[in-house]
Amino acid sequence: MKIESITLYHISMPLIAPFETSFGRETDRQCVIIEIHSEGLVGYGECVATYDPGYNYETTGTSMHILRDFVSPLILGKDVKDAADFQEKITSIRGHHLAKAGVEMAIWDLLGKRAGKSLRDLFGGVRDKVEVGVSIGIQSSPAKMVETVADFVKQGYGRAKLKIKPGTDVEVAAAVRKEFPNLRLQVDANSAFTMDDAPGLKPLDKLNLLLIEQPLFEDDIWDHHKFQAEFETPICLDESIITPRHARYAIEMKACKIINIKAGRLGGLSQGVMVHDLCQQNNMPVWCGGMLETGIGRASNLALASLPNFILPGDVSASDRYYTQDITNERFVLNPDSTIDGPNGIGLGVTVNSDALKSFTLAQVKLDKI
Ligand code: OSB
Ligand code: MG
Repeated sequence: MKIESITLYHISMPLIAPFETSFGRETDRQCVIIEIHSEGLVGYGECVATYDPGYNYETTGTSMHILRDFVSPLILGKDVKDAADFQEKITSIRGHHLAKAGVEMAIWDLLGKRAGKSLRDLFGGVRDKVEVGVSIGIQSSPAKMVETVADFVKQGYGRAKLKIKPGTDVEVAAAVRKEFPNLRLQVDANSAFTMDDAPGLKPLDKLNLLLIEQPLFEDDIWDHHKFQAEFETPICLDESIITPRHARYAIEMKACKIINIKAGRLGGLSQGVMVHDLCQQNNMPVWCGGMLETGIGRASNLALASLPNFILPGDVSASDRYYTQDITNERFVLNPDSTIDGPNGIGLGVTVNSDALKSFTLAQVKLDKI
């Protein structure tokens, strides 16, 4: 597949409601959309880096730089056979997984379109709808959190994830649990705690949570092992798992019992599939994380989550949880059984609304000189 041109769109989309985590508050979501032209076909990908380096070190700014100056020159004008060939061509670039994954997604979209197959079929997915939940940002008080959860439960979400940080942790989870004794509930700290906080967090073990996500530093798999040893609730790693190797380290160190798979963090959908397979071989359940994606990234998450070992509900909520206007013509809706149907058209199965894309674009770069 000859890569003829690559266009990068640095976009900013207003969120319906601000999203607050332990590392910051977003009111508009920035990301980079990648459009690749090849042999009469157009493929789209989404780089999920955000404006600031809060989730990890990448930003929309660093992604534009890495994509324009390093990734594109390695593939422009070249024949890219598949995702493995793409990864092989970019091995000289260290890190920057979110940037790389955006391009890999566009390549998968092209591969699907060329083969007349959906991504789900290319991955070997086994389900055409995916069980989902909702990830809820930090609220101003436990009462406000209870109110927000109630609203999502009313909409049909059967699983909620609460963002926590020091000072906004046990009390808020306990308040939600009291109001919703049977709700599937989990918490996510985005690396905000240290081992010293473990005793204070111990009451979480009494709340029948599905999991506690990424309590400690992103580069500290070993301390997560110590943390897991003190908790009955399964620890789930997000930020710490940046390659299939890290998944193996976590499994071997017994640092967690569950892994959150985000193709972006891992450097590509192909790497997400690898972590899925490794976890499956080791009887470790996985679920699909989210990064407030547009319809493009959301479609790829649904395709990935159709694989058999995605056992727990994903952070892939309906489009109306995030955006009034999306950049895809298709919108994803929540079914009454807390699932979302996969887009099973060819490629990603979504089409881009170019007027919407244009209206959200802050900067655009077209690369076609070989
Ligand atoms: O840690 O899972 C996370 C959003 C941005 C950065 C990190 C995370 C999240 C979410 C949102 O939890 C999940 C979603 O897309 O709804
Ligand atoms: Mg997380």
